[in-house]
Amino acid sequence: NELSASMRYNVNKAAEHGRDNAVSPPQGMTSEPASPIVTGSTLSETNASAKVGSGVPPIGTNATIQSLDRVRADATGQVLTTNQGVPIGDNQNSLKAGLRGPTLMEDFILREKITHFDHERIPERIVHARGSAAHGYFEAYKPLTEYTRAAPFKEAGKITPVFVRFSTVAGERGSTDTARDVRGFAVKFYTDEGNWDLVGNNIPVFFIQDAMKFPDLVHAVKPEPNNAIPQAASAHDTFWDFASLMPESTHMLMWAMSDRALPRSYRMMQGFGVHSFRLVNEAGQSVFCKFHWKPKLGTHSLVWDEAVKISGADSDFHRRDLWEAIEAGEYPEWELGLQIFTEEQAESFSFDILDSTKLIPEELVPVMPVGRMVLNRNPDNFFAETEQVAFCTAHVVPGIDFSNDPLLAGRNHSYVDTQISRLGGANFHEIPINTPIAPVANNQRDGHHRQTINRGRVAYEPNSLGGGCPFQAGMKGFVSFPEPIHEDKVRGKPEKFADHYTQATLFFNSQTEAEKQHIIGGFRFELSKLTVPAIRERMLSSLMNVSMELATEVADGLGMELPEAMPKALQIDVTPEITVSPALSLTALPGEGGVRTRKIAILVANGVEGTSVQALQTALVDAGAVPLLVAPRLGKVTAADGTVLEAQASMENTPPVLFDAMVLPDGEDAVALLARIGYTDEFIKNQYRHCKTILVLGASSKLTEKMGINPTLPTGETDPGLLFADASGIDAAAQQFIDAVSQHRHPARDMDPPLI
Ligand code: HDE
Repeated sequence: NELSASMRYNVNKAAEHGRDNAVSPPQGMTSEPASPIVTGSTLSETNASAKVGSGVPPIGTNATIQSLDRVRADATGQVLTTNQGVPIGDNQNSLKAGLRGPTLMEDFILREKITHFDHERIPERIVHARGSAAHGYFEAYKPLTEYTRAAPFKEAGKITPVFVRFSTVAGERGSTDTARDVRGFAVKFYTDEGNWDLVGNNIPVFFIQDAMKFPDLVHAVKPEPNNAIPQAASAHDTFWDFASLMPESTHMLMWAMSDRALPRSYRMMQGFGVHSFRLVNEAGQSVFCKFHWKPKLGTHSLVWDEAVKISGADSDFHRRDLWEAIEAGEYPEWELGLQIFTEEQAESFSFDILDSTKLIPEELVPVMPVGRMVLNRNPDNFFAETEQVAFCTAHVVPGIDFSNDPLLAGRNHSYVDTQISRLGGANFHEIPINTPIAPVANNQRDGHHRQTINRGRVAYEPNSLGGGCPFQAGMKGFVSFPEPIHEDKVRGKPEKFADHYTQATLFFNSQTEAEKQHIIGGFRFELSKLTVPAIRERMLSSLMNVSMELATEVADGLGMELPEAMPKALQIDVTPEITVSPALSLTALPGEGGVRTRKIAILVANGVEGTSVQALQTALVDAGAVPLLVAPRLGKVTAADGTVLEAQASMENTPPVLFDAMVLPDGEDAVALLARIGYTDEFIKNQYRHCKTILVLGASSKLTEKMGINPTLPTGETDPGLLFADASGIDAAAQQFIDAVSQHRHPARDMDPPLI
């Protein structure tokens, strides 16, 4: 596109020389854009541009679009102004007494600009500081009125807008996405009866049982206070010191050391409400409920070595993945499922349903699918939406109520409290992303940054001057479930809370062999980073109560003898309902995704056999994958038959860990070129080590041979992720490749230490 003169360079710079121009920028030298703005230019980003948010979501599925419209701003065609709306003549120069003289205090334009800038940062979240979010909607499959009067579940097909924020826990706002960590999964439902926040994680249990311990847990896992090391990592003394002294954390530690803590994508992880909640129906009857989100793409993870390298290659890996998928119209989707159970069932379980370190195995209470959630729009502005969104477990609506989980009680206090300092006052609910779609009317008034202009004289109740308004909703409003309570006031815990190991053992025993090895590797790595051997030993003594297989292998990996097992808090033996729960393995949810949105590297170089490359590209795009031609340098690559291909990535700018699978091309000359480049070895080594699918075409078999890669594994099995084909049989090979990539990874090749 031809760019208009005003877009080629900063024409305002022309006004900076000489007294006359400084006083009054000459006509035609301001940057008022030519009209109409050049369309299709990537230099002009307006609200209509595909590069800002995702433009237009499907109509009727996203009510927040309208509700946020009143605050959306677009500078297209507008003159530059101060915050008071005064047009600014010169945005280049401060006001001076003479061109070389002192800058004047009088310059309110400069002072306003700098003052605003000085205050652009707000405190980051004390936990979950690093996050990414998107808009979307929840759609109910069927009415759930038998159990709850909550608005989103009133009828089949009912749509409720949502805003969802995913996060890591320990790292600071700018930390890496692929740290080993729990992931936050917070959903704000803008229901017709007010906002409901389901503030969950991607792991169904938690480290502690009582809110009293939360500040201790967070202080232990955050960077150590003397030197602020390490960032976004639990592999340090203070975390394991605390964890090993708190055996109630053992079950959660098993999850945190597993692949669950290294998701491949936010789009490929489960979400859990963690606590037991209550559902309450119109008649006031209540059942208990646990919330589950299951990703349509299945649950998939990275491996540790890969996660570490991705941190260097792209620390925005998950943020980018979510953004790009939504921009591409590949809207991520989850199914909401409920585990509904009664008070009587709860009494009968071998564990306490008020204990957040315990889950309810799906074999005991099945997960009932009740609806789906689709994320179909990226935010327009990270700060205004993702940073300022304020979730709170106490934001419930009629039909949803709390259990007596003591962790939940602490959270119900904490979230509102933290927003008051983070967002600067009690009116954070007026920030557009936090405002409900349901109307708000009450007698709360004033405070920092108040936006609402409440009319009239009345800000109290009862009143007669305001006709008694706003009036109480009575039984139509939120009514707490009248749970009977006849107890002494005490500090303590029920006995079943003291069983710290049964479910940790259940989790370990429910994993596949590869998953178990990764858990062992996780513990080994983290504990190896400790500088105080006694902490390592204490942790091992606790793991002996989970599984001797686990403890022995971790001890072995650390070069240690097994110590005495840690004495258990609960002396009586617990008989669990089940000893294996297949649903706890990541393999339980392979997903319907196939290869959709998977990134595939097709290595190319001059002299490549081009027909097979193009055939593969077409087949992969048709299957919904994202194939990229990766060459030693960006730009044109000439195939053996003279066809010119365009490399979309270079081996330098997009390292192998950023791809889900790889193709090595045919073509003698290209292979000879690739063989001379160190990056090629890196590609093959990393893809191989991370158990990804590799398709080796024709002459490229020399490259894998050179690396010592053998289709027969040391176990005698044939490697299912290593495919060899000739360019002539490319159609069949493409299909085989797609099938193998949809397996995500090939654990048969997973060796510890790695083969290559
Ligand atoms: Fe949070 N947690 N938490 N938490 N949490 C916060 O609230 C807290 C817990 C979770 O994307 C904070 O707005 C206490 C469990 C998510 O904005 C804070 C306790 C679960 C997010 C807070 C817990 C979570 C937070 C920090 C123990 C999973 C990010 C900033 C009693 C079910 C939400 C903020 C977002 C954020 C307190 C335990 C999930 C300080 C006191 C269990 C997903 O209020």
